[in-house]
Amino acid sequence: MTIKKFLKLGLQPLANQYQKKQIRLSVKKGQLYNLNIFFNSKSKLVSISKRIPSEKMFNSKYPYRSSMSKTMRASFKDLSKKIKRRFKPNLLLEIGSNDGALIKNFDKEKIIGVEPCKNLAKITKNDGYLTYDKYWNFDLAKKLKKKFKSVDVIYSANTLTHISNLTDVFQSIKYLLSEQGTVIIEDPSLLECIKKNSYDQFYNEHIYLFSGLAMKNLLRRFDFEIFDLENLSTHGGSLRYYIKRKSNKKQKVTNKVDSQIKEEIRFGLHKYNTYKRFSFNVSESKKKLLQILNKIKKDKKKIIGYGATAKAVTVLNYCDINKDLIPIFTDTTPEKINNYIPGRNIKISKYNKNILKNYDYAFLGAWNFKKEIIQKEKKFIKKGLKFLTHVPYPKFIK
Ligand code: DWN
Repeated sequence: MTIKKFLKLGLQPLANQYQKKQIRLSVKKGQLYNLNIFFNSKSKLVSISKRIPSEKMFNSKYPYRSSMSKTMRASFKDLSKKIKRRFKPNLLLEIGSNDGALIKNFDKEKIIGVEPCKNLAKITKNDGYLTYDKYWNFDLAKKLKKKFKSVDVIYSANTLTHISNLTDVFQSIKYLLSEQGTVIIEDPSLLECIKKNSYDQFYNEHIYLFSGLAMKNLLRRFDFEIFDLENLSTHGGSLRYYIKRKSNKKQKVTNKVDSQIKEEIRFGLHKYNTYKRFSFNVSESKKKLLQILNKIKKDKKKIIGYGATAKAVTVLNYCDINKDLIPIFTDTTPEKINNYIPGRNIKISKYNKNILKNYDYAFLGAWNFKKEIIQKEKKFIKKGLKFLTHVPYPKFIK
């Protein structure tokens, strides 16, 4: 069998659908689905089985904003400098421009945003950036080609993992990209996910988790190839792929591409057994996390969840963590505040700089921003607060 299941994360709600009130979600009403993860031994692609229609996930109520963290703002600023220096694009297109964390670093006449979540597209439109509040597909590529002829750089961060029809994605990119153009794609790295045991990278929005191996195989179908690569620390470890047409001989292929693929093979990303081992580690992680939380409860200590991430939704639902173990979360995102964690009915309270004052522990939902958060909350850590993380295994952060 080419496609085999390796991980079951149980019944899950839609990750970013924070609830206005406490309700019991049901499978019958389509509010809960079985989250199963598969490995394709031919294409090496890892994906979830369930496909939720894009309109149900990415609409005018989408709460996630890329500009909410210092780390991501800095990462996009840094990349924009690199793009300008290395590729000097006359025109750049961003697929999934969110609230404009990247595009705000470019001149208005040199960049186009594509963002189907109308609430987010409105932010960059209001700032004067040309933004199409549409899904990325061939119809839109045709429209853009008519208007702009071609685009020199097409960039997309944390978006392609969210689109089911990758054939349409790349055909549309190929149609619009200039002959010597560059595609830059950035998404969580499968290798880092397996190494860090960060199973919470899997949820309804993350249809795929890419590796260099799988990306290489995928791109071959469109006569594209990776010519450079960067390992990033963002979002728990991401890969940034620099891609060109095979016919473009101007850009040389760096040895980073081969070394990444060698490292992935050395780790076993081409073999099903690696994923089965990961699956075992995930169930061990669940047991350990529950042990720690139950001890905190038994000792009558106080704990708060820090960062109501989509990832935390996977963890809480997979581990069956309820209010008795983590009574409350805090988050800075206006759209999440005073709502409840999907499937768990745990309230999300507005962040303020003294919120940790009355707590003994904080469970790090936003573990990918560990450095930024630890720095921000160091005065409470000095006073004895302990952060609890489940990555790479459940433990208190020293
Ligand atoms: O791919 C996706 C990524 C990029 O963003 C989407 N499918 C959905 C979303 O995933 P996530 O919710 O797991 O993303 P983050 O970036 O890990 O979310 C961080 C959350 O933590 C935000 O809600 C903001 C919050 N936060 C906070 O409250 N205080 C973050 C920081 C840094 C803080 O200091």
